[in-house]
Amino acid sequence: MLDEVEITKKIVESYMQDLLSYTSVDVAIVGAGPSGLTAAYYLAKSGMKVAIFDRKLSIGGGMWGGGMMFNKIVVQEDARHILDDFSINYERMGEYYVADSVHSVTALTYHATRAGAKIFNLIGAEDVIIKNNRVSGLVINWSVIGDLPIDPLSVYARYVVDATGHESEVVKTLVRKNNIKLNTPSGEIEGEHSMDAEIAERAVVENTKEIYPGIFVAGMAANAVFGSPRMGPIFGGMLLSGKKVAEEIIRRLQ
Ligand code: 48F
Repeated sequence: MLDEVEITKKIVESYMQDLLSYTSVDVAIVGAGPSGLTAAYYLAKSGMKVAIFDRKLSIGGGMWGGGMMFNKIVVQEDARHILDDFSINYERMGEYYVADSVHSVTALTYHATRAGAKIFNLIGAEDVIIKNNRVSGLVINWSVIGDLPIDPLSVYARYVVDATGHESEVVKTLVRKNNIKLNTPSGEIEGEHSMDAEIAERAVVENTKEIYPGIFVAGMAANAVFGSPRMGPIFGGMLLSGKKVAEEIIRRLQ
């Protein structure tokens, strides 16, 4: 006999075990788009305890929709090895590699979670913890509460990654609430520029950095913070940025 209340208890028990276990992590990534998922995979594979928080029900960020809802993504030669690491199928078209965006999101997600990264969907990062002038964790809350005045909970992290895309939400909050200077030319958020795929794809890897002690930017958030252009539906830079942030953090933590 299937018992409805036993099913309920299993869900609550198992989720609470995860939540408790992930109150202290090596790396807390905000945003389960392509850069966050790629970072999570390489970090988890190297043995790091990694949690990704995404406020949406479905993860994948801006990758699902390909370009203008044509659900294909384009990747350049430099990043092809990452498609291979994730066993993503692709077709060569001239100098580009083209993959199905739904297949790509699911492959990134499958490999990241199979390597041990834990995704908490429907949970947003609304702030960071700062101790001794260093970001030391995240302040999280259910995204579905909307504007209800409900206090959040907190998670310690040795490093935080802002992979929230164009909005660079975590860094924005960090700057708004604290009298700090970022590791950018002006010390402020420079703001995203209009599209130039060639420059943007190089910049997104270059801009993947520790922006303030304890917090890195990756993916489109890195270009938004450093004042670089957007690139549209070419995704090699997102994958390379995710890999770079993982490698930088692994180097520091090992
Ligand atoms: O936007 P998104 O896909 O970020 P990305 O990894 O990739 C950018 C590309 O998709 C595309 C592009 C490249 O060609 O320009 O836009 O840089 O994913 C960002 C994720 O962060 C979540 C959001 O729901 C999305 O899934 N997110 C944003 N703010 C928060 C958040 C927040 N405060 N808390 C939790 N999740």
